[in-house]
Amino acid sequence: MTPDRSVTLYYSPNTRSLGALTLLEELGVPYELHVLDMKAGEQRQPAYLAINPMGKVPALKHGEAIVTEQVAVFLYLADLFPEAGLAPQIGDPLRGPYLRWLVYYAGCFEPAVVDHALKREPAPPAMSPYGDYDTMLKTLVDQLGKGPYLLGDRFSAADVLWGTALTWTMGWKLVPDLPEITAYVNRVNARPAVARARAKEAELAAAQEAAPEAKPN
Ligand SMILES: N[C@@H](CCC(=O)N[C@@H](CS)C(=O)NCC(=O)O)C(=O)O
Repeated sequence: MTPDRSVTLYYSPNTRSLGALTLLEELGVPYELHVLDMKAGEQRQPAYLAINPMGKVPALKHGEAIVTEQVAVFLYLADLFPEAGLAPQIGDPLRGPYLRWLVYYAGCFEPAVVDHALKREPAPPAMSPYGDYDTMLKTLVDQLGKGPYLLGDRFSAADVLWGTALTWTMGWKLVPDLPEITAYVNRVNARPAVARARAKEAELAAAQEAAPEAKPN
């Protein structure tokens, strides 16, 4: 492993990269931000496509390692800074549920929510990776109802991801404001790291708004 733990987060305001920014604040570690201007199309320009050919944020750079995909960024960061205690380690019985709920986000929640938003029929249950939206949501809500966090009493990086994601998906009415979800989101959003990340996001978004319009290539 690279002994130097300096990391750079490729980030753009008002996107999914807020989750990774919040995680860095929760970890309490120094980091650099590479801020992309999406209105100017920077995510589709060659310099960024060399980092992530998908043209998506977040992405992370640590030494020679480039990590793309939000869940991979979460796993990587929480393991890189184990002393923060946000990732149950191998051997801890909570490691399995921790991995499960992180991967559930990318593998089940995101595709189900996109289908739901577009009113697309999922594939037949046996072919669909998430079954159907209602089953996906019920599975999540049942877990949140056990609380206070996804792993019970233990707060982890998975809660940083889900707290951020459920905040914006509830805001867009892509998930219902059920009591289990609302209570969970309020609990996670009360954390000082969330306030710090949101303040930083507001500042960076305002700076982008104020900058002279850049023309997309
Ligand atoms: N599968 C990716 C999805 C990330 C994603 O959708 N990011 C959006 C922002 S919310 C993005 O970068 N969109 C820019 C674009 O497609 O032009 C991940 O999990 O990291």
